[in-house]
Amino acid sequence: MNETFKKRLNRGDLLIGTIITIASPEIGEIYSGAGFDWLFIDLEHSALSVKDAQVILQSTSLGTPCLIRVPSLDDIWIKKALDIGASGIIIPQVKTAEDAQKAVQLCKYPPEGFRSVGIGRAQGYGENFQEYVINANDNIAVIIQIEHKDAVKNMGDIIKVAGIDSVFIGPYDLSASMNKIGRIADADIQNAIAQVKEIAERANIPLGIFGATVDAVRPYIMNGYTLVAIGIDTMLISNAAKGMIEKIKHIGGNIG
Ligand code: 3PY
Ligand code: MG
Repeated sequence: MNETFKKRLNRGDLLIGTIITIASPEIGEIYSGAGFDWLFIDLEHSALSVKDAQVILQSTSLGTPCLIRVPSLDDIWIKKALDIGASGIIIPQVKTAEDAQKAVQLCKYPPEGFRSVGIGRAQGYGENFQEYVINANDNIAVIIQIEHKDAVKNMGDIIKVAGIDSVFIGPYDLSASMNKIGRIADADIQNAIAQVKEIAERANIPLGIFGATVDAVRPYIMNGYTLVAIGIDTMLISNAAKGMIEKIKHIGGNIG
């Protein structure tokens, strides 16, 4: 059996992913073939339904691990995302140790947690039920997002919660919580990010972050972040389309 995503994450491998927000099996298939280490299916900031997420999972024909970001710390979203076969869950807006504890418990079957037991795609529709439920707690990655100034303040307690596989910083929400929306390069935001990094590193928890472009994530990668999401499918298409138009104008095309 291939190594699980969680194993690679825990070991500190550099894992490059990208955000999917478009309900298209073609995108899942293309991205899977493009060589990403993981795909970030975003149910928080998109129109994707759970069914759409399942179709994307089914389309990653090369078996690229998919993590699902649920819209909130909520048992209904988490159990659905796990039962359709996510390799891990990204939970936004974790602000306290209690939130972090709940996040871990909702992702794990008893006795470590209180994930409810279903028979769906993750369990091979029953075909590999026993194998799945025995291994799920060890195989599912639990990733909490630190993206609020209160979370930064509580980081020392949050990081003590057992079962967190990665701390994924959300620079945009963090900047919003500090009244500096979108100003990621601002010294206060970078200081907050550095505080989170230091605490996570001391606890040996791998760090993740999102950046809109390769240039945005480069400094983080150089600085030891290993779970990295670059860009969003919609932005990629938009930039490629605008780039194409720009290029054709340059060679004297008659467009626009
Ligand atoms: C943020 O920047 O707020 C994010 O959640 C990125 O994924
Ligand atoms: Mg966010």
